[in-house]
Amino acid sequence: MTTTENIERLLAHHTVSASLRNIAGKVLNGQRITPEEGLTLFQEADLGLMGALANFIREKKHGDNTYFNRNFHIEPTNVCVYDCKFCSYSRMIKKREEGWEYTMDEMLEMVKKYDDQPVTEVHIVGGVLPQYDLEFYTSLFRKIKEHRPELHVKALTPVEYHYIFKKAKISYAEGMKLMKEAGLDSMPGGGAEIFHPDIRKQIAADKCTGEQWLAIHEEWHKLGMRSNATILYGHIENYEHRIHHLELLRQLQDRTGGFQTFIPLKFRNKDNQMSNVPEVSTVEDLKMYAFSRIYLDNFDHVKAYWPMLGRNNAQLTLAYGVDDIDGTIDDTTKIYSMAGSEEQHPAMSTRDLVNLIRQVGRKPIERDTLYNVVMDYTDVVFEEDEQNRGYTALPVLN
Ligand code: V47
Ligand code: SF4
Repeated sequence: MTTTENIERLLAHHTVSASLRNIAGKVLNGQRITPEEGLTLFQEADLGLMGALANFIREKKHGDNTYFNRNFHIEPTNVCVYDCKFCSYSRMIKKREEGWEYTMDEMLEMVKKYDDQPVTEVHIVGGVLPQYDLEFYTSLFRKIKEHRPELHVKALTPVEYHYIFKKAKISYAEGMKLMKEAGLDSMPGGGAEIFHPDIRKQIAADKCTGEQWLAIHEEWHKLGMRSNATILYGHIENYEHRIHHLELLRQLQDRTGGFQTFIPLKFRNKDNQMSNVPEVSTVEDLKMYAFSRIYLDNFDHVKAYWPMLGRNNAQLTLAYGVDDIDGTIDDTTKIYSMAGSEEQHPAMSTRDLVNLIRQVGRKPIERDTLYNVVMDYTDVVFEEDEQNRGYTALPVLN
């Protein structure tokens, strides 16, 4: 049965309302759905229908291609001046001496550790502290680029940039231009959380607002540069708040076209001030991924961040609209292990990532941060390389 036949079969079921059938028809015809239609879809569609529609779009855009990259993270500090209730970092300010605050030299050493490895990206994100200011980060980016010019620097979010530019008394436009000149290549999607002020003020009251987050991305896009976007879902927000968030992203994307990837981030409840809020189910996770794929018709990619979801659930999302599962990461992020993810030491070899994708019948494609294809692994077999702890990929000889 083709995907469209499957959707038609699901729509024929007597429990599917006329309005839901109409919305599904729009999705199949490539038409944009409104926020009101989005709410009906979220409330009425079961996981089977939502997933089939999202998969239809995913396959129309990318076929079976499933992207990953080879990257590592640097988290400059796990202490933060802000007090986001969902974050396992924010409590650290009270016991700052137990946390870490890396110096410039320590961070450069981390970059050098990867000198002989084929990574294409360093992802830098962490807490916000006064010593990490304009001078610090522009010097850090310059030094990384001097050392390894082709390494893509994907760093910091509007949360840091708003704080840094305010302290330096410069506008967002001036600040982002300085960052670009220093070597920043792209911006990750963090810090977005939930834009709706009713929820944002309860969970992330003191950092940049939703409007400021969007304004900084807009300035960055105006420089011809790319970025990602996230949502933190599955806590005290409802479907309307999620749709409001996605709607603002879709509108900005219509204006600039600068977003590459959307990454829904599942709220994890360990060791933070919202530990009393239960985590949502895997069914709810899959619905959120599928809904994002359907609603954000002007985003090329939807990514599942496996260190947060766990690798089995990340694998499942590939049938629910997701076409990207981030990177090898090499155990260099602590955000999610601290917040309760089942991935306590997130690291996957290229072989593991490729197999994860193959096991669900998709095509593994290594990409760089801007989605240029580095290697198509469809016909690649692996041989253990005894020289080092990794694996070498060898093309199959026909
Ligand atoms: O902004 C913090 C989230 C984000 C928790 O752009 C939490 O490629 C769940 O944005 N439960 C930072 N989430 C990470 C991020 C990211 C990750 C991977 C790839 C990309 C990309 C971006 O982590 C924060 C916040 O939303 N976060 N605490 C928690 N308890
Ligand atoms: Fe700080 Fe970011 Fe955590 Fe908020 S989410 S407390 S800004 S590290």
